[in-house]
Amino acid sequence: MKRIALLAVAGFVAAGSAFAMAHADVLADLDTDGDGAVSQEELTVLLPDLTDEDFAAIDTSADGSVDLDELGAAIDAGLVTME
Ligand SMILES: [Ca+2]
Repeated sequence: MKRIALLAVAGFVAAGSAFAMAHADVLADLDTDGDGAVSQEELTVLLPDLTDEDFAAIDTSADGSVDLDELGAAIDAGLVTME
């Protein structure tokens, strides 16, 4: 499993440290339609190279969207990194 680096998350640079940024803030930046979860389409805006397999690895409930718990788990597991 390759790591997925969120290079373009708005606000990250201002936060100073990847670990200072709450998972909820990351989710809010990714969730462009504000429904509280991140769809594959929303994630692909920032990660054009995201594959179906990459998304499936994050979307552990396989419901087609990534919620806060799934995003946090992916970050904690190192699947998603912020550089
Ligand atoms: Ca959304």
